[in-house]
Order: sequence, then C-alpha cells, then structure tokens
Amino acid sequence: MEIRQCRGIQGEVTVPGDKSISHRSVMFGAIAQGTTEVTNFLRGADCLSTISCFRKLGIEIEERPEKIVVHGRGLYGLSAPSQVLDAGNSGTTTRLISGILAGQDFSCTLTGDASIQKRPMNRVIEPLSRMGADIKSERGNGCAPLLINGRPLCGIDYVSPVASAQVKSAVLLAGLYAKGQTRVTEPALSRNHTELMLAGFGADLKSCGNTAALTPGQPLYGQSVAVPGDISSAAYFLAAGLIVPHSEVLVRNVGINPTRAGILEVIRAMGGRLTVLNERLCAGEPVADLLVSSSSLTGTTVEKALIPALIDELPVIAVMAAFAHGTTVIRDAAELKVKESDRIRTVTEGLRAMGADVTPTEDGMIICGGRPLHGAFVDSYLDHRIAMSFAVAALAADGSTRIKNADCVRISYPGFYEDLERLSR
Ligand code: SPQ
Repeated sequence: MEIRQCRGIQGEVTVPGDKSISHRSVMFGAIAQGTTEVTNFLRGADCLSTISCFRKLGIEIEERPEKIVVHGRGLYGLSAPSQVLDAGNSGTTTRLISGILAGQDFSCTLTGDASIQKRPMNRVIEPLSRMGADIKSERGNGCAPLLINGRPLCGIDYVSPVASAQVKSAVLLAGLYAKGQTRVTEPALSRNHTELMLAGFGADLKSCGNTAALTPGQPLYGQSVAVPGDISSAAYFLAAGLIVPHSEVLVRNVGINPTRAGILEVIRAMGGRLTVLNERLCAGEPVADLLVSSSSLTGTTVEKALIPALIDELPVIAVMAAFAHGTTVIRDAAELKVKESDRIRTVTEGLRAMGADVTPTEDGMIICGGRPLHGAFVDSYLDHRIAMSFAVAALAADGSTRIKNADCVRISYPGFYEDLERLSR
C-alpha cells in the first residue's frame, strides 16, 4: 500500500461496529436461551473467527445483510466440535472462549495463526486452572494450541496482576459454570463490556470499583444488540484530522464508554480541537459524534490508570506525538509488547524510519515531537493497528510511504483505506 502526503482530510465517516462488543454479542448470544440479533456487527476477520468457532460448537448463526442472528442454545447447549477451533488472529476469541470451554462436558483443541501461537495464554490458563479447569498448552510454552478438557469448576476470588479485559472476561465466563461466586479484581479498570453485556443478558453480575462479582445460576436470555462504532477505529480519523493541516473530520456514532475513551482525554491534554456532539445511549453504551480539526498539538504524559482505556490507541497516539511540539512520555504500558506485534518495537521502528525521535522503554516510549517526518518503507508486522497508524502518519509526512502487508487491516476495519482515501484531499 502506497500512501502520499495529502493537503487535508475533510468530511464525515461512520466507522464499523465495535470489535469487543461484536465478539461478545456472538459469544453471549450462543450461550443464551433464544435468539440474539446484532446490528452493526463488525464483519472483520477477528469477529468472523468467533462466528466460525461457535458454529463448530453447534450454534446456528445467520449472517443476513442487515444483521447477525445467533440462535442460542443456553448455557449447556454447546456440543463437542469435530474439528480444531481456529481463532485466527484474535486474542479476544482465544481468551474469552477458553473461559466458556473450561466448564463444558467435552474436550477440544483451540488454536490460531502464527501471531496467536506466540501470545501469552498462561494469563488465562493460571486462573482457570485455579477454578479446576484442565487446560494445557500443547507445546508447553504457555501459548496456543490449547487442549481444553471441560470439567466442573468452582468460583474463585481472583486478583489479577494485569488490567486485562480478556483475563477478566475469561474468568467471569468460567464463573457462569462454576459452583459459588467468582470475583475478579484488577489493578486498574479495563474495558467493561463483559460486565455490562452479561448483566444485560440476565447474569447476576455486580461491579464495584475494579472488582466484578458473578454469582452463577441465572440463565442468559437472547437480546437485541445495536453495536456502536468502534472508538479504536475512529482513533485513526481523529488523529488524521488533528495532524494533517487544513482538516476537519466528523466521525459519527462512536462508542465513548469511559473504559475505552482515554484517547479523548489525551487529545484534550495535547491541545487538540475536539468537540463531542449528540451524546446519547445506545444499547446501554454511551455514544457520540466526534468532530476534530487541524491543531497545533503539544506533548503530554500518558500513564497509570488511563492506559487500559486507550491501550489499542497507543500506536496512533505515538504518531500524534511525533507531530506535536515537545516531549510525550508513554509509560505503564508494558502490555503493548504482547499484542498482535510487540507494539513498542514496531511503533519505534516505523516512526524512526520516517525520521521521528523515539526512544523505546521497558513499558512505553518517549517521543520528542516536532521533527519533520518523511515517507518511508514501514513494516506492519501483520498488525492491523500498526498498518492503520502508519497510514495516518503517511498523510502528514513529506513524500510517499509504503506499508508492508497493509491488508491486515481486514482484522478490524476491512474498508479502512477506502474511507481514508474518500476523505483525503
Ligand atoms: O483480540 P486482540 O487480538 O487481543 O485485539 C486487540 C486489538 O488491538 O484489537 C489487542 F491486540 O484488542 C484487545 C485489547 O487490547 C481487545 C480486548 C477485548 O475485546 O477484550 C481487550 C484488550 O486486550 P487485553 O489483553 O488488555 O484484555
């Protein structure tokens, strides 16, 4: 993919449905009684992997043009798959489904692509094993393929060492099948879609601060889910609208759940011109339209409890920082190293290739902004967020940029380049 510097980004865009909520709508719909209808479902490769896994577990899922229809079979309605379950590139699929499979009365094998086979799964194997689960990493390296022998489980009080919605969700989902209450406490609150949605499907789930407690025994019932636009996908248009001169972009229907919307705080801290319009509730989640325009940005510090609320936006925040005046420090974000790529390394490599002054650290990076950036050859390392972040950087950099394996954007935003091109002047 070759992307040239542009004169401005102008117009309106409606980004696709939220990836985290789309995954969960299929998973929770599958183990609920009755039908779950999902509109604005993200038809990206990751969420299609979730659909494919649940079909192999005996769930009928219709993909109609206007919605996805999941014919749920209740908590105990899944059946043993005759094939290996393939989560593709999706960490969310792998970790959340592990929690569901741990408590079934059958065994199965769960795997994914080369990237998934390198991502750490001990973070779910360990708490699930404490609940009585029998999960083994086939190669003994703490990664997929995972051999999961479903077993009776008991609830635990789990204090997680990481703020991870995937760990929290895996344990809570296993808790649906456990004897007694399951509690998860995290060091900082990660995205809370599982808590909001499971309660909406009928589970007895209560949250207080950084702790979520699930008491089993309540059946789940199918729901209608209207998925809001994904703020992680909106982030690329917000960043482009801010760093490319002569720009004004309106991103419509974006989910702004506070556990996801940390980027809005960072934009404000950097002096970005951002207006939040038409705030409303959509299926229990706050939604708004976001208007940005070209701004003179200044460096900031991104750290502590804000990190989980913008973890997937850090690559594009680093791009914004490279175009800002002054220094931006990103810390407390060691989780970046265990995403689809090591995002501290891949962001540093790409930004340096474009002429930016970036120093990687153990848990983040330091970006001295303000140097003029130039086009370069940038490797996405098959990481959708890296490809999209450097497509944005390319619009504001001198000359032209080539992105290797750029089509990995199909993981979360299949029409990304078309939307970007439509707005580019
Ligand atoms: O699903 P996957 O591959 O882990 O996707 C990513 C992404 O960038 O799209 C992370 F690489 O998003 C995660 C996110 O980082 C999605 C997610 C969720 O839906 O629960 C939670 C976050 O991960 P974690 O490990 O912090 O729980």
